[in-house]
Amino acid sequence: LGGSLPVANRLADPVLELYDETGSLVRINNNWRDSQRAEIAATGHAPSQDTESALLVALGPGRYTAVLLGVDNTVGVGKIDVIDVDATAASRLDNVSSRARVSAGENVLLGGFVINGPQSRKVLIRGIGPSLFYIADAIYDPSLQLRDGSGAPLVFNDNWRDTQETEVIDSALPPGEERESAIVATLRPGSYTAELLGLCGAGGVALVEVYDLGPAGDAHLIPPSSALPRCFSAWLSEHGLAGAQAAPTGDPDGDGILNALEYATGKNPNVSDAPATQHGTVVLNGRRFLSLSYTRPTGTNAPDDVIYSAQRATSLAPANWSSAPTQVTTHSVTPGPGALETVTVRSTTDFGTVRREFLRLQVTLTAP
Ligand SMILES: [Ca+2]
Ligand SMILES: [Ca+2]
Ligand SMILES: [Ca+2]
Repeated sequence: LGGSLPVANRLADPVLELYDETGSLVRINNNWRDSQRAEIAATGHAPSQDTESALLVALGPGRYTAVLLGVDNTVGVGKIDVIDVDATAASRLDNVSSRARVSAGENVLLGGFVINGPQSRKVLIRGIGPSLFYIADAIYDPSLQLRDGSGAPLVFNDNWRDTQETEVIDSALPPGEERESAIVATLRPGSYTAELLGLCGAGGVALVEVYDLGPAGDAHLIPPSSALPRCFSAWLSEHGLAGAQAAPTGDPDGDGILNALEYATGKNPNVSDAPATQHGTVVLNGRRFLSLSYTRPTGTNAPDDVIYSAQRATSLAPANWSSAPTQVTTHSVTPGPGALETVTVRSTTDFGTVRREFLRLQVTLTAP
């Protein structure tokens, strides 16, 4: 589907291709009336626009891939529905997996599915990104929002271990990476949508998957949600920063600490602060090492879109920064709202045995 979708950036003229698991093309369709017009109309599921595509095909057990693309490589928001139209056949749609490029707004990845009655079914929904290591621009941190047929939110999951670690492991299909998402829910008959979003509005290639784990009587079990993500964009608004002042490299208070570092270390972008890192030495087992300390917000204020990387160099010209030789030695937490923890990293080389040694903290924002 394309032209009939209720979004501005819709795919004007979709084409649908169906491949089997060997990668052979089973069938292709541009406009659904081109062939099988009467048969498709008889299912009651014909697309509402002539430029949209449909295939009616009987498939044996196996894995199949449907590819949706635009005529002449046009792009836009599209939708693939897979509908089992023969309720009498013993076949069943077991698992649906959709891959697409995700960005903010309309360009989220939606996995829609329908549970046909009379029984509830237990389902596993997965949001995959970082384990697609063979894709250069896979999404860094996926999250899932499950909605019911009216669009009302049922549960949000950021990382699969957040609330249902045991259930997801018991499904035998835990995601390969900690940042990936999974929801195990038991749902009554009806239509549902799993929405895959990049955390804090980040984009990339992602996969949303729905697995049928079996019938479940008339149960309806929705798991608890993950905590909502803490994002740089919200932090900017809280501090009244907009325009050029809101750039990650902006420094509206002129204290030399750029906004991204103010955010990552829990400082105030509108008040001149002491330096974000403190250097010193730590003594362990009678040996002394160069050390660096910084603070970072904890709990619900812990940033979800920051990568902290402590690095060491033995030369600045040319610079040879490397993240390998340092390690965390202490964490101390100041409790309460706005809680900060102090992180100390140290060199692994005895202090004074190299002519020059430098430590620094690098913070990287993972979302725009
Ligand atoms: Ca995540
Ligand atoms: Ca600043
Ligand atoms: Ca400041």
